[in-house]
Amino acid sequence: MAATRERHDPWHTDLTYVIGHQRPDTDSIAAAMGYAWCLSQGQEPSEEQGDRVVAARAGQVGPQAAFALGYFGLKAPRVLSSAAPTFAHVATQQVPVRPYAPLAEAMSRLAEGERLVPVVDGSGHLLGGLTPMALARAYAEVAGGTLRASAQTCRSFVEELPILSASDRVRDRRAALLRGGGEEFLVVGDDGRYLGTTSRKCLLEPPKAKLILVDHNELSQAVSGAEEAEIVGVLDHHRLGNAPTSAPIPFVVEPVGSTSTLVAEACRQRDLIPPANIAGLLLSGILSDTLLYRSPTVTERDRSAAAWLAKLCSVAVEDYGKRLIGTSPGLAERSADDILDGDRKNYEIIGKSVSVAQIEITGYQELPERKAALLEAMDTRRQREGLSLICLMVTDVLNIQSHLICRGEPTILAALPFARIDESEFDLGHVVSRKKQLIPALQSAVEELE
Ligand SMILES: [Mn+2]
Repeated sequence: MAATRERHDPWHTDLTYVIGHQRPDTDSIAAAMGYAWCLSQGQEPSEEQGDRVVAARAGQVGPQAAFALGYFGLKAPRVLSSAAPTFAHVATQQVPVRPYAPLAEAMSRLAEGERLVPVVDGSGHLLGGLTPMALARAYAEVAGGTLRASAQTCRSFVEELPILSASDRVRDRRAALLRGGGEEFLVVGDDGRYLGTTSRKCLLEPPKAKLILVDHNELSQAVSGAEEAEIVGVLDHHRLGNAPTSAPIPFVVEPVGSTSTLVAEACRQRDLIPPANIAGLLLSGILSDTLLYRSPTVTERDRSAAAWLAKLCSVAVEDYGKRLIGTSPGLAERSADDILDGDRKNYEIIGKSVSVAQIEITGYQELPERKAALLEAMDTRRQREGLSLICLMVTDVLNIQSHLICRGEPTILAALPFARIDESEFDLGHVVSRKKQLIPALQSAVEELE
């Protein structure tokens, strides 16, 4: 029940969220929490930026990040299920009137310039609203000589108006509402009770969630609704794929082994010493992304940051790192869909769509019995997404080696420069980095076909 409520907690306009990519890995969680800590040190609320900086995540925490959080006694950051403006974000808490309140009460409020007076009964149930149109109608009846306005209650003049649900996305209904010609609208909460009112103008200019993206810079990998948010910063170590922003922002993308390295460096530059638990989590991000320094993506900067953090959290790096990396669940414990979509990236190589998934395991013993199911799931995706090639890189993080399982156009498969095990599986040897080793090799193989 708590989890359900957490999912529907809308974003707040006075917070800035530091958030990693969808299906967050350890580095994404660590960098979000570490950077949020770093940015909120010495920050007085309502100064400059004005907003409190908090860590968030775009999805469930995986077993490895859960292990790291538990080891250092930290709670996972809050879930941000969407960064899109909802009707809750455009609702103004207009004071309602009771159905049996004298009509004169609503009339005087309308006369003072309010455009809509909501009518709500004692249990929060929304009956509708009173508008200047309703007021005119009441006046007409008085003028007709049959009624006295002061004797009337609000109930008799309630108008039915469009009722919007607080958790619905503004963008999904905006066009239809604007076409409908209404000026004012009523908003109810998820429990169906009155929440507030909103207007045409608010629908056109809803507030935007403020996001600092860590460990990714592409909107396609970001939390849902990020395209309607304001990106106020980026800290990352991946290829550029960012959308343009309307204003200049702090944008840091560096070729290091993990985003947690960049967070540690940001702390050091500001003379900030993270507490032991944050230091331990950042260390976990580095160890996870660099496979205990054995990935070719590791740099001197990662080692230096990790050494500093290890001292702060008093952790024996090699021992802790082996336990951290050993938390990857086996192939037998995960569905084929989960294995393929847990960490999959799409590339465009000379007009061909290529999709490469990667999974970390600690031994190949379960691969033979899962292979048929994996190939079937790959065929489904290849057809559905029109892919020329789909690959699953199965990386043994303890022994630092990978196998590649592929489905694709026969000419591409024939051109792959790897040791072939059978028609759909290759031995990649000590290749473990998708971005630094596999993708460049795939790229040249496909380009040579031209
Ligand atoms: Mn990373």
